[in-house]
Amino acid sequence: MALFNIFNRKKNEEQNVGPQVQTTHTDDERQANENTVEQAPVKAEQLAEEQTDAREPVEQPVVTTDSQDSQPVTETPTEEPKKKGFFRSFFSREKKETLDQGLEKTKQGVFAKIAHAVAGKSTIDDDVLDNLEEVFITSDVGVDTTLKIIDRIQKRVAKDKYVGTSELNDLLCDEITQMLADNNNVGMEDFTVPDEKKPYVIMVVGVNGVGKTTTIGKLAYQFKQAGNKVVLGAADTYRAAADEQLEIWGQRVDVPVIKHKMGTDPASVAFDAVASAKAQNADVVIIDTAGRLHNNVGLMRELTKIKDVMRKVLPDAPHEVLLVLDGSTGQNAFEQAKQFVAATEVNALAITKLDGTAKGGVVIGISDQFQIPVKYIGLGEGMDHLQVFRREEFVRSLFGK
Ligand SMILES: Nc1nc2c(ncn2[C@@H]2O[C@H](COP(=O)(O)OP(=O)(O)O)[C@@H](O)[C@H]2O)c(=O)[nH]1
Ligand SMILES: [Mg+2]
Repeated sequence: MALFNIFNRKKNEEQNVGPQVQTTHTDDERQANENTVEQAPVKAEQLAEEQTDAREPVEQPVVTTDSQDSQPVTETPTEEPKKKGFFRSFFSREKKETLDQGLEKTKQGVFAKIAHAVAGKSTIDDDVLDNLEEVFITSDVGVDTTLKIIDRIQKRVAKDKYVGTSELNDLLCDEITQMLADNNNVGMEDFTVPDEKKPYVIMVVGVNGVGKTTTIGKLAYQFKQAGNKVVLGAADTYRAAADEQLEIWGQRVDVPVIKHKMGTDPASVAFDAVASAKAQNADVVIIDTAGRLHNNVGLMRELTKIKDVMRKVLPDAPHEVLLVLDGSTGQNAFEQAKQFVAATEVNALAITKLDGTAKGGVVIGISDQFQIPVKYIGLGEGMDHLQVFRREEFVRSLFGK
């Protein structure tokens, strides 16, 4: 029972907020951004209702420029980079370092607690198991997943007869990896998109401040590095800073950003972004959305509208609805995942800010509890601080291997 008290206490402590967006940008930066497009707003209701749409994506010059000379900027004259996703799929030393560094705080926390849990014990007995239970609960792994882990350890100890506490880390590493593998999470290739779905449409959802825009910037960078042509859509039209922030990422990564004026219908931005990507023969289009909606009905209505409008351009869009969760909010990330999954068809998860927290255990819990795969993890604010989630490498890193 003590466990559930801990669980409930933690839940109550955590509030449904992440840090607010902080963008620093200069006028020069904004002016220099040739990739950003301002277009006249289009009523999404109109788009959704009209079967024959006057704004046929291929015929209209969807992408223009806001620079002085009005040169179209999205028809990049440079040679298309060769796709190299396959060759990048191995887990390089650099990536291992980024992962190890990103998980440092979580590792320190978990290790200190495990050391404490086995202090003065030479074998894994019931006391140690009780202590371990508390370690995982307080590391934000979640109650259900913690009980699963303890059960596995218990069985293993019973089977192997004598298991010393010195072997505990190896045992935990093994069992947690195995548990996540049992959950049927398919292994992810690095930043590849299916050839037959072109452009591959990713719609990014999640509450304010979890890291959606930052994750989109990093994704754009990685997809581009892997040889894909990328377009971004700034469909978070509620906050003044939001589209500028995406613009800055577009500029940094050198990919076009489709945007409208603030306050316009997000669905029309999504429509234009997908239409533009299609017209340009882009490989991936990533749509940023607003996270300010606070109830499921409003959220569902808006996301449904965005999807309906995109489907006028590409009937099977969006291919991926990526829910971004802030890992540093621990149990609250669980709650958000539950709510979003109930409200809309999420089919991929990204967990951010693992670098700034000791609550990285949440990735194990979420990966175990949801049928939807954790696809990406955020390990810092830099362009290359996003990784495809590889459960085995993740657990190994967590246990210092
Ligand atoms: N340390 C760290 N910060 C992150 C990460 N992802 C996002 N952030 C920061 O979190 C804040 C909110 O991110 P933002 O992308 O604006 O969130 P949004 O409101 O969901 O679009 C920004 O200050 C980001 O730099 C991450 O993986 N690690
Ligand atoms: Mg944002």
